[in-house]
Amino acid sequence: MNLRFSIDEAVQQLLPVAEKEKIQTVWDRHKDQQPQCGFGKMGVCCRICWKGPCRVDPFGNGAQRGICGADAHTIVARNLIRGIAAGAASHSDHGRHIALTMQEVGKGNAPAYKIKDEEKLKRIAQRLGIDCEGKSIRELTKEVAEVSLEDYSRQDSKVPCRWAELTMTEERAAKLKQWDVMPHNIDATVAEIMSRTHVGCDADPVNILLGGVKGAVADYTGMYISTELSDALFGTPTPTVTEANLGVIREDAINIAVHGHNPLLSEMVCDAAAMMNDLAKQAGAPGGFNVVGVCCTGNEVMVRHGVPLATNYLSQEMPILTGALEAMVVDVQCIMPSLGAIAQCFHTQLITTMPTTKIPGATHIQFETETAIESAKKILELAVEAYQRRDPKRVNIPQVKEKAIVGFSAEAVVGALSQLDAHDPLKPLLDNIVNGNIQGICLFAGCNSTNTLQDRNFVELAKRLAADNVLLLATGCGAGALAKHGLMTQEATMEYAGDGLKAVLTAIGQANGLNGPLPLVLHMGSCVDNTRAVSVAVAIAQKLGVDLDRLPLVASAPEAMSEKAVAIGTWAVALGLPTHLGTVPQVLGSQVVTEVLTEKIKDITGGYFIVETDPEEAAKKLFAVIQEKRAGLNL
Ligand code: BF8
Ligand code: SF4
Repeated sequence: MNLRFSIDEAVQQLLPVAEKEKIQTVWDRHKDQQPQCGFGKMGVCCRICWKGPCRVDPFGNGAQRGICGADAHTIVARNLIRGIAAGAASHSDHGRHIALTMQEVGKGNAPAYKIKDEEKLKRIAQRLGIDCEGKSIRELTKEVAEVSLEDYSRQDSKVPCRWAELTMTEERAAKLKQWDVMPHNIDATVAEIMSRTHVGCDADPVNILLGGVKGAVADYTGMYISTELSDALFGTPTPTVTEANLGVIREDAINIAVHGHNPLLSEMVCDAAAMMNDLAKQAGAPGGFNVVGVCCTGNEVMVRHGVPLATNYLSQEMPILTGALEAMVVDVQCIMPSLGAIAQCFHTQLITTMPTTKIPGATHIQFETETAIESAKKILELAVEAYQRRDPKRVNIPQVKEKAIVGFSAEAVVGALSQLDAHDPLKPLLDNIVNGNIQGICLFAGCNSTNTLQDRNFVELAKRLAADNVLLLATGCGAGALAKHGLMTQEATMEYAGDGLKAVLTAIGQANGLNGPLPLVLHMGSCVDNTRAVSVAVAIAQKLGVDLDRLPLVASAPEAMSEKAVAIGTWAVALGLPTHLGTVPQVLGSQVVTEVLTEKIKDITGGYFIVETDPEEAAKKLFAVIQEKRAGLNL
């Protein structure tokens, strides 16, 4: 009955509960906002100074310039790159938090944390040009953190961010430098976007957009730091079997959802839950503590530890509506402010943990690196307390969940391939791309949006591209969507993969003792983990001796919504990837900006945006691009 909002059956089961209890959900509020402002949707509303707001009539009937004289192109471009700056700030703040924690680990000041993957730490050190000879793990930890932090503090604008320059192909790095879009300092690049878009600065839309590309590469840099340092601290993901969707919430357990992005907190909650399980049993919950994930921190603990995923972004209110969630613990980003009010309708404790993310109605337990485990324990005690208030009559857990095989870091992918060719692991993958068993690769990333039917674009596109023998990778809420709908299983491979893809996934799966194929979609992790896909792509490009824009590789954010997604999409384009958006970006008010993003930027980076809201059409377009790239390689 609620198919017009979401194809997720668990959501469909809970929406009538919300209606009955008179609880507003994201979809009700979306309806209340209709009709939404057409100027805003087209990006031609400017609120940069207090002479405004100004708006430009995109159809030429009304004002064509704001009060200061900015035209639609300037206004649209400025609005867009301010979004990129916010995205870059979010991802790189996350990276900074991890790097600072790692520095404390190196100094011996963070007892709850340690380096779980020493080999990865050494690989990172080598990549960063750090001499490992004779150094202890403690010393290396500190040095890796400090060299990474230099990407936030370097003042010499001629020296590029190391985490950007050293993680892409040489040709790509040279190209970005040539166009002056290679950042030297993440923070300075974000600040530069804010300053160049102040009233009366940059008015040239192309120059503004190039500033945005630089911001997006800064975003990439911060994301890379987040992923790689998290792997060293918490372990590099390896394939693991788990489950996804609201059915992972258990009636017999004290359920705690970790929500947000930063694994520094969610890792501690998982550790504390394991340590304190008896406390939950003593409180009358035979199932003990049950930690489940929401959004990207959910993905982080899912790919590293197999923690089940309750849901993705758009349905984040639903775990509370089950009436069986004792605590929702949040850190930063993509946390709906509505959770405060909804939690108050139930016994659920909403717990905020970061000084920059407080929500009315929540209990705040400040999270500090030095006392991390104590905070996690306090959180669990609050959950136990809340459990005493759970009303069994209001428990309504949709029995909907799917198995999901997750945890495909770049290392795990190469590891799986090495079972086919230990000396040259990438060879079997390349051979199968060359012989056409695999036509190309698509990375699914990004959010959910109320502007689409939740999860539908991901699921439709994935099924269609798989049938066309496209290898599928996924991160973020895209991965959440595909996991919830059972596409991260061996059965999905048997059902939906084209013959060539099925044969390759089966050969790899068999060689790895899986007694069947790899799952249809490989879950690489959270949004920051899009960099894992880049590292696989860079390895392929280097082996073929070509740059990234020559590969039959595309990205798709079919339900994009957040500023972080704008930043990611833009760096994907900067790296040379044709990048699909299934929601309409707020740029259509400027023909110049629209043309640059969908066509002209191709001449600079080889990448460009493809906007297509219909998943069937999008699949056709992406497949056509893959064919064009194959032809370019004489395949
Ligand atoms: O960083 S995919 S809705 S949760 S922004 Fe947010 Fe979008 Fe989800 Fe993760 Ni990414
Ligand atoms: Fe209007 Fe210009 Fe101020 Fe924007 S910066 S609000 S266009 S006067």
